[in-house]
Amino acid sequence: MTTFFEEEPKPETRVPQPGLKTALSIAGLDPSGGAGIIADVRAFDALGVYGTAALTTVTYQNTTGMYGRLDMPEVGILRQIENVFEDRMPNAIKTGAFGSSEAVEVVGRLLADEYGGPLVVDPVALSSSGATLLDEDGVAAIAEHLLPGATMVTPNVSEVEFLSDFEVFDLDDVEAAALRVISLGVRSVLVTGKKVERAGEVFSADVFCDGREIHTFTSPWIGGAEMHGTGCLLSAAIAACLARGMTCIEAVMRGRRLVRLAMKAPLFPGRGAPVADPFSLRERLEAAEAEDASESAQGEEAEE
Ligand code: PXL
Repeated sequence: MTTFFEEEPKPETRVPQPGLKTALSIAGLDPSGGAGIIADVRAFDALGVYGTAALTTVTYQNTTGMYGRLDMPEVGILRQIENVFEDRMPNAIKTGAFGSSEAVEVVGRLLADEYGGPLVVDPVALSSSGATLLDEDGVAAIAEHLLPGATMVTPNVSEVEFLSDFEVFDLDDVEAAALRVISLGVRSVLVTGKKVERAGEVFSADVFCDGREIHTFTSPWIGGAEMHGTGCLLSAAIAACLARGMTCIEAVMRGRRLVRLAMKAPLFPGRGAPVADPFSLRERLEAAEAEDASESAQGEEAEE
């Protein structure tokens, strides 16, 4: 049930703090804390961007699995976003789980009418435990209502297969699928987590494509039980970097770095899947980047 308070809008009392960047996550709640809006706001925090969130669906889950879902009515999703917008426009938006194609459609229309900034779309269809967060009609609605004009879409391999209608076996197929997704009108695509084997070692490849350039980023595959919420962290981190004015490729590199750091020593907060470690991410990222900068400065000195 929705209740509206018959109040006049409050008078403006101050201008929003200059220099403070904000981002909005339009996504679902994972009450166990690993994924969804909780992970998104952690990524925003780690990148020095103030997080706001509009809830699309409440999942019933914990680290052992997902056991159901309660979708927000469309009007409730719209009112949340409108109230955030009325206060100040976010510097970037990230969308995650929606629950229904109707929700995708109304949000897509609202953003097309009222928002012109960076938009990162994570086309979440299944949870890592395999539960449906959006059916095929919903993913088709993402292609129709959210992707045209969006800054980046971050599908995993099964999501890119669906969006591109193209079956992916190897890295060349990932590139072909990514190019097809570009033709839907989104400015760039990051296909995440393609497992590749080279010289007996297993890697995870993320493929970025903006229609002109293709970059493949690989890192050692982190095995064991499927870690929960890493896709949410990555797409939210990318949105935060865009909020801070980075280019798409810079945002992808910094976002990947953050997620790798968070995955390095997973936590086990429940009886099931591990989750990425959210503690002190900002400090850890800054320390890792400072170390890189000093190594490259030493390298330059050695070359001279
Ligand atoms: O990681 C995808 C995802 C997104 N949003 C919510 C989720 C999950 C996975 O479980 O629960 C709310």
